[in-house]
Amino acid sequence: MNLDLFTPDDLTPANVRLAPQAVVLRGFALPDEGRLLRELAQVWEQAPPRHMVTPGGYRMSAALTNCGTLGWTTDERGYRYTRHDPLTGQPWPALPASFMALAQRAAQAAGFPDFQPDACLINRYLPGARMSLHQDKNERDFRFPIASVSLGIPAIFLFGGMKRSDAVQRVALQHGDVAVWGGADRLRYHGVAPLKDATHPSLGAVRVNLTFRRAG
Ligand code: MD3
Ligand code: FE
Repeated sequence: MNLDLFTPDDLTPANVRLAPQAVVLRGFALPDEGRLLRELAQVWEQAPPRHMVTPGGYRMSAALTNCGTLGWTTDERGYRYTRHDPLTGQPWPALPASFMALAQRAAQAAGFPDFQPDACLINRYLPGARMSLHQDKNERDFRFPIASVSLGIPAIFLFGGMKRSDAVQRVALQHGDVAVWGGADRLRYHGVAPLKDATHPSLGAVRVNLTFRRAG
């Protein structure tokens, strides 16, 4: 029996193209895991993840914080980017060098050179947490792409169309996967299905998503 038939040399999982200008780069962040997690811990010390409230009065199940010049927040008054953390009154922590370099390399690999993010939204999900279908449209200029890094336990990402009622593709996002989308796909509806119970060796029962944007 030729065992080679069943043991391909290349065990790298395939990248996925979700749409003409939206890709998932499998494992792209894995070489940076150590540095990313150390810098994430420092950001969380200065700006802890917290549950925000939507303008509709719902408490978000993902706890969030930010780093970078601008940070995304929501409260009863609406969604917006601010220079200061409303919890501490301090400027958001700076974008760590490892975050910036990874976001730029991923954007480049996905066909978006010259990406200069000024905001990184950090979502922390525990099992059961989710994010309902929405568009990212609080940024000034939709010509810039968005890059997102998944860490920790897996999630099912919901990738829809330009209308909330359009069909959605379901894609599993694993620790180290990086998604990049822009151009015609920048305003697609998307979300995250409720997380299943799981444990990740470095993060425990937690999923973290870093979303890099050019907001201002
Ligand atoms: C959008 N975060 O913070 S980003 C958000 O996993 C947000 O925490 C999610 O949506 C999270 O606003 C998902 C991943 C993503 C990937 C591909 C996309 C969002 C996308 C393609 C088009 C539009
Ligand atoms: Fe989003």
